[in-house]
Amino acid sequence: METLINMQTNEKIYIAGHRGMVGSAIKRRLEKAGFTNFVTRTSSELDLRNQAAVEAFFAAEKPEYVFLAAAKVGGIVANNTYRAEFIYDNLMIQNNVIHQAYVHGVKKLMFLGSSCIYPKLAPQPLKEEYLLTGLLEPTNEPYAIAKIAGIKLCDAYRSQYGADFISVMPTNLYGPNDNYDLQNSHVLPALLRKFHDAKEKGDPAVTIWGTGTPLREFLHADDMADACYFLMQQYSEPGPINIGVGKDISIADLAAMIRKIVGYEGELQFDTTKPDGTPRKLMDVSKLTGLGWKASIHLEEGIRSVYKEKF
Ligand code: GFB
Repeated sequence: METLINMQTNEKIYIAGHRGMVGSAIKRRLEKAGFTNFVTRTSSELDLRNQAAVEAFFAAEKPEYVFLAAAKVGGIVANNTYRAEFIYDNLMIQNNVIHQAYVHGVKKLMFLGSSCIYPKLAPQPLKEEYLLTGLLEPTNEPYAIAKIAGIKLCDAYRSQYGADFISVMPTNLYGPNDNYDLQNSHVLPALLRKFHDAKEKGDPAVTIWGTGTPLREFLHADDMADACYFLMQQYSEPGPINIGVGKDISIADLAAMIRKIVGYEGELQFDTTKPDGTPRKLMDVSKLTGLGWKASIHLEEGIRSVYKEKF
């Protein structure tokens, strides 16, 4: 296939959110490809919610490419608890970065979203065209609305100004630099921590939130970053493009897999006072695979590697 954009390894790349799981994976992938000219700021050095600060940053640094991986993120309970922060912070961050990328003539910007942008009860697997065809999952509606606004912002700047801004929607992710906080994290790191701690302490049971029946798809952050690098060069269209593996697993089966990996021998208990969230979120990845990209890290293998690295 013909490459749309030939990014040169000395061109200046701004990765917003370079210390997070997503941004750090993208940085590793670009470094592996030989890129050297990165501009980064921690959140204490640059508050992306601050319009004047973001404007000054772009004016001073003038990056040529932008990966917008900075966001307020978390698992189902964090999304449902910090509802104001999830919508406000994310809208502010993306408005500021996307607008300044346009003002300062960034050659290409990639906006990262999430599979929760699709309607709660959309047909499965989730095709990109299901966006805005139904009501969202209530627990993460503020986050999803912000991410949908980001997609529409990129599309509007593309159609009015001809900006080459694309939106990619990864499925549920795991990998290095994930958040392992038991209240605010996503299910996969939370279960690794819960099983590990229970094994260490000799606890007789581990508590899994919800019924265990929801189905989720999990992609290793390194696979996601590889897809982002591929899409940055090969893709230039409005609307979201899904990044996933095209295969899902129930939370109960995921728990059983993690229990085995950790080597925990106690019981599983299900706390049904905690929310299940969307019953199923399986990405249709035919658009991405049609372009020639496929995930390569097998789930069990990927979990083993993050477990070994973290604990
Ligand atoms: O990973 P998770 O928080 O995100 O939860 P979502 C997935 C499923 O795992 C839910 C169950 O059914 C949870 O109830 N679960 C079981 C647990 N035990 C645990 C646990 O100890 N911790 C957590 N966190 N879950 C988020 C969205 O939804 O996914 C975001 O809220 C975003 O907006 C993100 O899209 C990728 O897949 O339900």
